[in-house]
Amino acid sequence: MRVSELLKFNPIIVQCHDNPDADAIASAYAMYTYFMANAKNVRMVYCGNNAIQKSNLMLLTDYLGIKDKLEHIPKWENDEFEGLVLTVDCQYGAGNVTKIPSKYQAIIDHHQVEISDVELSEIASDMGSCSTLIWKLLKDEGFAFDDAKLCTGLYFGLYTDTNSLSEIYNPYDKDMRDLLAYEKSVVHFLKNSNFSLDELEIAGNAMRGYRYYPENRFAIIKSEQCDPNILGLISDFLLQVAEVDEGIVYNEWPNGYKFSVRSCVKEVHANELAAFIAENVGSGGGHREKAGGFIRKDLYDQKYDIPTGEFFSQRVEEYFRSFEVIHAAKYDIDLTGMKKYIKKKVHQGYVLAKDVLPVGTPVMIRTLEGDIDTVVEEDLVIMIGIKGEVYSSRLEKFNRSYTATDDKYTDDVSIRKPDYIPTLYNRVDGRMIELAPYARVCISSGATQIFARPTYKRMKIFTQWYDETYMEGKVGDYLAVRTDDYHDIYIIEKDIFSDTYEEMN
Ligand SMILES: [Mn+2]
Repeated sequence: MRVSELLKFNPIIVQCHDNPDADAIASAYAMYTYFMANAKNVRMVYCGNNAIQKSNLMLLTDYLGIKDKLEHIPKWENDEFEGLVLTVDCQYGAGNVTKIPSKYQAIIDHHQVEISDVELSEIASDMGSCSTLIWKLLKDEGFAFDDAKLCTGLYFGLYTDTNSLSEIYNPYDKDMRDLLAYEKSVVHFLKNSNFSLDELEIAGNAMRGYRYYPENRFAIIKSEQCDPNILGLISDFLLQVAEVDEGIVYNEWPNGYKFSVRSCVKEVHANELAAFIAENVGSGGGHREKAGGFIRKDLYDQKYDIPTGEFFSQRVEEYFRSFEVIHAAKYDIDLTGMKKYIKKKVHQGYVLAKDVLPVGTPVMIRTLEGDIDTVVEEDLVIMIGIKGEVYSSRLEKFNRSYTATDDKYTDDVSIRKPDYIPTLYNRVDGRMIELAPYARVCISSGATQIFARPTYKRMKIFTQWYDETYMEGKVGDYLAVRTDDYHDIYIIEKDIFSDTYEEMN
């Protein structure tokens, strides 16, 4: 959905979820501003019994100048609203938002899809905040983000929804974080009015009830229901305990369990552990050291019949049993059970880095898988794989494996339309450059030969190129080694393997 499609409606109500948080408020304010700029008759509303009380939210509405404009209507007593109700940071008809009967409905949200019968819907479940989604949607309409208060509000929405930005993983979240011109002093002030004295007590009580598992040096804490940021605060604290290498802090919500994960060892990435814990019952992710996630109660109840404390400790133990670590540089690969494959003539994208920026420029390449720091060199080639995944190569190696063409690279060159076209950040001036206009098509020449087999266990591969962090392989992904270099060991995801390789006879 494009937000310009909503301009045909008038009047409009933008509705936050009940007990709105900073993300909901900022989202509503942004859409309100957009509709006002398009001369709509628009109102901002939230329902439910509770008026906003949390100190930083009062400060936020005050700062945005919407103390009177954001209406608190505990329950809609009037007739059906004759215009459009747009719910932001929640889904019209879902349990966390009181229904305003209306002629038309629309949804902009970033939670798991709960409501699927509202046609005008934009739900991006993998974004850290609804503010990010709205930022992207408005940017797509050419909206100028020249209102500092609006920018600051959106930034703060993302900040509070991602545990102080530490649990960000979506590249759009990172783009908004890096590109918004927000007022630093305001954010600094807002974030230091985050907890109440009651919440201080909740954190203190929670910490006294820790459970420690010495074998793998991890600890688990359950907290009472509280602002999600407190989970982050407790887990940051927990990780600083000498005996603790990984920590999990969680609590219960009406529709599930929120949890925060921390790790301080290089063999365990917090984002991966979070995703593992939530596998099949929710979602999780974030950074290597800090991550978080959500377990859905409906899915949990279908699959598990044990107390949640036990679930978390069981999942962590399963996690530690589930993987094998390979240090490729020193590893003796066993070719038993591996078959020989050749790379198909697939079309991919490539960019010669020196065409974009001068040699010597420090850059950061933002991709779906994460940010890569590097420096533009004479022979640096940035490759865009068949799912939009990005990796770097050297001209000499590139020429051995690919035939370069001058055809322009577009989305539909890839076998799957990429979710995010990579961008390059110039570290010198902080400017963002989209790589798509520089990208050309290359065709793999079929010279790449590998031995590969499906993995039966999760893999963590510290490659011979980089051993600070590992490449992760899930069960069913392929463990691959180049036939011309037995230490060039890596992982190829299951769902792209058959599209890119064929067996040799
Ligand atoms: Mn949100």
